[in-house]
Amino acid sequence: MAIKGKVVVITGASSGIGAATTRRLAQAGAKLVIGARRKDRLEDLVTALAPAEVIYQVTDVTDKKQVQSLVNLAVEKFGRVDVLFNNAGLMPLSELNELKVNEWEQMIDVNIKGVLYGIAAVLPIMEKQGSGHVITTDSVAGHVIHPGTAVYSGTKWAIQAIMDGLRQEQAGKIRTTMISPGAVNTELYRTITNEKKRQQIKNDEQTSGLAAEDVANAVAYAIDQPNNVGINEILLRPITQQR
Ligand code: NJP
Repeated sequence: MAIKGKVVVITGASSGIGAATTRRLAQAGAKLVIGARRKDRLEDLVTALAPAEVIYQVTDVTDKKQVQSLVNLAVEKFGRVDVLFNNAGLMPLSELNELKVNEWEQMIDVNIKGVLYGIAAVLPIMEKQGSGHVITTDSVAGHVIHPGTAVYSGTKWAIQAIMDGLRQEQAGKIRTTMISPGAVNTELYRTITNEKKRQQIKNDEQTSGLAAEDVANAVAYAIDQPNNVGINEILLRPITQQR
């Protein structure tokens, strides 16, 4: 039931929700294998959490070999994988007629294909173990669409289908959880290339967003349940957010 001793792999752990979840689970005694592209951030996090059992590997989730290698590292060092937290994501919001096709492709590559690569890497391991837990960061934008979120919402909607398919196919063996936050004060606004939109989202996140730690608590809650309890989704918004 407890988090203590569980082997947890986290993608997108260099900042925001992934970094906060790494800290939260390390404090609770989990063994962590964390990945992202920014090596310096991962290194600083591991150093700050010492002597907790946290190791990192630079990982770009758009490369399936790198995702597999991150998961393999968990098995090599800790012998198993209890939880995969598929958290890496980006949100370059824009309206469709801005035709930012490269950004649409990036979102599909990271937010959908990156999650699928994570599932592909852990599924044989968890099937063999007869247990496991896959958690993916979805979004309120996987439930609600606004002008400018069409493609981002599309990627998060896709996660709903993939994760519920996984839940049904692996009933009795693998637990699944979607974490769907509203605005959270992180660095997610960075990838928005429309200047006006970037400032607006940055301002919304910084003035009224949840703290990344609030979302980390939701992840910890989902993990810290008896084996027969699946927390399939947690949707959490700042109380000021209407949609
Ligand atoms: O944002 P941020 P969040 N390969 O920018 C990583 C969802 N969400 O914590 O590679 C590997 O601080 C990036 O690492 P790096 C959102 O959709 C958020 O808010 O070093 N990693 C960093 O660690 C996303 O799924 C809000 O640049 C890659 C992390 O992803 C999740 O929360 C609301 C990567 C992003 O951290 C975490 O985002 C919501 C790649 N190719 C859903 N590309 C919100 N903040 O308001 C990026 O509903 N990363």
